[in-house]
Amino acid sequence: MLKGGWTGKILWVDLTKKKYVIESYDESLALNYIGGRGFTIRLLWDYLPRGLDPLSPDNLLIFAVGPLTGLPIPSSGKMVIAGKSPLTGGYGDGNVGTRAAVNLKKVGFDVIVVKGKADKPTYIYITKNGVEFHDASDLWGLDTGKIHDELSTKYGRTAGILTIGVGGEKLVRFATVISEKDRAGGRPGMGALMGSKNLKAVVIDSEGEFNVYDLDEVKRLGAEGYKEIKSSELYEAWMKEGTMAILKWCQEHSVLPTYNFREGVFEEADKITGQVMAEQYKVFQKGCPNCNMVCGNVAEGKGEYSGIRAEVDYENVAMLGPNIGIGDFSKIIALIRRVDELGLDAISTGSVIGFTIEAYKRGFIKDKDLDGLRPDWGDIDTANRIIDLILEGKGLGRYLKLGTRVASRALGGEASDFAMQVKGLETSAYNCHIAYGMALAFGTSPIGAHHKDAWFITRDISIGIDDYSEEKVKQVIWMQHVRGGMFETLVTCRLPWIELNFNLEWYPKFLKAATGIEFTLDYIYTVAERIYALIRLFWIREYGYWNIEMDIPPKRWFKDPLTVGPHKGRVLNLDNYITMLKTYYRLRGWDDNGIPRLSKLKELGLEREAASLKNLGIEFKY
Ligand code: PTT
Ligand code: SF4
Repeated sequence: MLKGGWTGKILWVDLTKKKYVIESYDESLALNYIGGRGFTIRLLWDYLPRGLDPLSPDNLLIFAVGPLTGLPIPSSGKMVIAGKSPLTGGYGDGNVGTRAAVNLKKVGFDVIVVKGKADKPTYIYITKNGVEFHDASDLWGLDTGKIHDELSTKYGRTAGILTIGVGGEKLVRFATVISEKDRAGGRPGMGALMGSKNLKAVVIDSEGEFNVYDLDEVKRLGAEGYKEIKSSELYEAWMKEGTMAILKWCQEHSVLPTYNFREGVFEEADKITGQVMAEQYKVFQKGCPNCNMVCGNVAEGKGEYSGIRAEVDYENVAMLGPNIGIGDFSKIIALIRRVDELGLDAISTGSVIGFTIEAYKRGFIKDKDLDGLRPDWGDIDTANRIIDLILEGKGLGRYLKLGTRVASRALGGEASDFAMQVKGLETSAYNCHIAYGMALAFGTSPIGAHHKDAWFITRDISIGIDDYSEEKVKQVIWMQHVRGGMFETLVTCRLPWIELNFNLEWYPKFLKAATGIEFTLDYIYTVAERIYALIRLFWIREYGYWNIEMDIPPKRWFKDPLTVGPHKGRVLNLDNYITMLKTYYRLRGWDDNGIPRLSKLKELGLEREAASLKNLGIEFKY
């Protein structure tokens, strides 16, 4: 019997029937999977029919929080959004900071599972009394910012609002879900999944109570935690530049994605650093609920871009700046604003644009396929026109809207070598010509090439760029346990730990106070292993096969040496990478093809799941 932390309830919403059901779940779900990503993969495994088109009404769109979400402890306003990915065809999720996370807990649910498809544009309003279905025809076609304003005027400033933009409506496979205008979640196409259901927005009321085992203790620990965060010696610098501080470091170490990841340094990098942002463009900062180290730096453009504001995180700036050759901060701000309004993932959009420019310049694309456009580096019109093509789905846009994996296959030849993706998800903003550990993190990330599960790039440099040892692999796995396992299940923001060294031992204490249960970090890491193994089984189930190729990052990093910068001439060695990958498999208890071994699955209580895949002809070694 759960004593607090979890609500113990799942809200099932059927858009086809306009009905909902509230179900209690068994406490074993909480104990074995904790929350957030643990719940989303378990529910997808149990309830999603195998082999489904991700845009079919039967796909499940899941919003999940964890036992710590929303509580008065540091940076707890976070939510996981998951489903079978329209971009990759495998497991997809993202993490968004939003009042909707806090409110979901308050109105009494840990999870919302949305299935079916509404017969016309719809939004749902969730309160502690249930679900209302509303016509969203007037909101269809609107920008995410406008929708936020309209819904918050109607439901109040404390309502939690998640919405899609035109990108999600038009089923762009890398459309994301947007909240509070500048927060984005669900890189692997969770916005397209929402659009495929004709679901324009989810609004969650703020009226309700938390059910917590010992609220006084949660508050006491929370207050201590907030104090510790604020007294960190790194706090002041963090509050100035946030994630943008890393841009200068990336340039210095040749890992800044430049010209479609061709290079690791950008000649105009000094115009777009965190310092430049903070001193010349920043107008204010904001953040997720319950956070006292807010990182949302809102910057405003200058000249013809004055009045245009956007939240500038490193990833967005790097991918819509150096990666497409733009070094004018105002133009980058304008592009970020546009992708936020459209609800497109900034990383994949920057990658698709970079890929298209390179493919055009190398003769892979014919003029007629680009509707008169002559793509060029450093040109905001090129970027905007490619975004138009993606939305219109015209000419090459038919393929570009499906991401670089599909677009490169359509172009044929060696185009796949510079399509910067793994498993269909575009790599986030770290060039890996010199970084074995980060390459492995991209290769083995459970959603495709995202840095969320292991941001290994700084360790690559500190441990040594030639190092591809077992010790490095162990650290990648540990990081995946902490980031992809612990923070994605609790569900809270991981940045206090990463950026300000907030000790991980705080989290078992928070958990004890919230749930009444003693969790050790080791216990949580075992849950993380279980989740990783189940996600891997999910991919195998959906693809119907698996091989080592699926975990290898783009060929570019192995065959196109850097031509400038301190690491000129460097590439990764494929044999060394494969040695690392096989070490990774061994340490995880997976076989040489990346399929979990039966012995490991038994240890994690997943032997039934493996047995269910026997009819696919998947051989599980012991
Ligand atoms: C996340 C990915 C990231 S990660 C960034 S910037 W980053 C990009 N942000 C986008 C954006 O903005 N607009 C847009 N249209 N597309 C965007 N795509 C990119 O999406 C985010 C912060 C950040 S800022 C990071 S690292 C941390 N991520 C966390 C995580 O994943 N889990 C967790 N428990 N805590 C985290 N804390 C930090 O949250 P995805 P957010 Mg995001 C404008 O969603 O799919 O996971 O991709 O959530 O609320 O915006 O906070 O330098
Ligand atoms: Fe949100 Fe940033 Fe605070 Fe994390 S550190 S909770 S991403 S504002």
